[in-house]
Amino acid sequence: MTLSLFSRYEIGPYLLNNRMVMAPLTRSRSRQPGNIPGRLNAFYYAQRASAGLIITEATQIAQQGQGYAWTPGIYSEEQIEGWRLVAESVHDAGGLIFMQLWHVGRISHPALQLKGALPVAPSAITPTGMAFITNTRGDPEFVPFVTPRALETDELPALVKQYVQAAKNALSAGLDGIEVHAANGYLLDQFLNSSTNLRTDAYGGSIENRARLLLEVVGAVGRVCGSERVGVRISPLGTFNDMGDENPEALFAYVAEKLSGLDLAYLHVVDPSYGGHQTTDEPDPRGLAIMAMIRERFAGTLMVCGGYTLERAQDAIQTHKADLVAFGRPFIANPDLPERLRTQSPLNVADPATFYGGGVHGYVDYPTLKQLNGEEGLPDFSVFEAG
Ligand code: 8OZ
Repeated sequence: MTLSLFSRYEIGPYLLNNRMVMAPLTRSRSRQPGNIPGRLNAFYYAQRASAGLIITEATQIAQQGQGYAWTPGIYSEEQIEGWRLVAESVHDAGGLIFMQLWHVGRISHPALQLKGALPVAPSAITPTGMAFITNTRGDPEFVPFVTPRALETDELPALVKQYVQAAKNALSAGLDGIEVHAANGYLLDQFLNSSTNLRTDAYGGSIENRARLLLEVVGAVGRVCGSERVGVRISPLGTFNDMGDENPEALFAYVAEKLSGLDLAYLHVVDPSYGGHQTTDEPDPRGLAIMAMIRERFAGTLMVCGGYTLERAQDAIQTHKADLVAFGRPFIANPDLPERLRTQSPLNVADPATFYGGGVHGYVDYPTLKQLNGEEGLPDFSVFEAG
């Protein structure tokens, strides 16, 4: 049988209907106060349940882990109940959904922290750029990052416990699995990269030491969830959130090899070949090489993400460069993306102005093909107006 984006794929106990994954996408639309997912979010995810697998937007494991206004958490009772509604809605629509667990580390601001505390990080190094917060009137605002506080060594076990508790909460809410977010310049990536980790304890210095926290988190979460329900996301060569490493090839060779022994659901790589967060025409040779190296070192399921088109996704699957392909922007704008790709139909184009914050518009009102053809009516969005 020829491999295809449209063929089924088994991960752990799950049979995915296709190899198209809905990438984790921050949309900043949780209910306030309390960063609680609700009916609107459940509707959005259920609309996209034809994905082989959905990965939720990054979800903070604790208040300390929040870095952007209105992102959801998975540490309060109300949040767990909210996620239960999301999971049920996706399952009712025939889908599977993993939760991406997130701690932003230094990519935060006192305005998002308990009692205005400083954000925490491996080392007290200020990121360049701006934090997305809400001001005292509750309006969104961009403000410069502050210098984070370096975590004490004896704080790290409690941090690992927060990941474990968040994972338990997610499974108890009915989510099908966990993705540990170790990409894009957030806390675990800050530990991995030499530019953000100047520690002199067992969690800094050598590659082994810098990878220690990630491996402890993944090991601990795997022990409570079953490793076959746990994926990990990394972003080698990533520069988003002011990141960089002195030897990313050596770092990610080690990380891929170590994770390979853990029987994970998958390794999810933000593919730097085409620019990661951006899309360019010419692949970067260094990006291609690091992806090939990771494929070689990691024995399990490899998921890739980053500006993939139908053609490039099919090529990646057919030439065994990857097993699953995650789509971000295309899934924002096309709730029926698998059907559109299968039938090579035109795609709706995502509007960046509605990516973060807001309500129905730019979130659940992108039409399906059937709605465009008049075969299906539009949903009644008024039910979401009350929140
Ligand atoms: C864009 C805006 C806010 C958050 C990531 C969670 O890069 C994010 C994110 C991206 O992984």
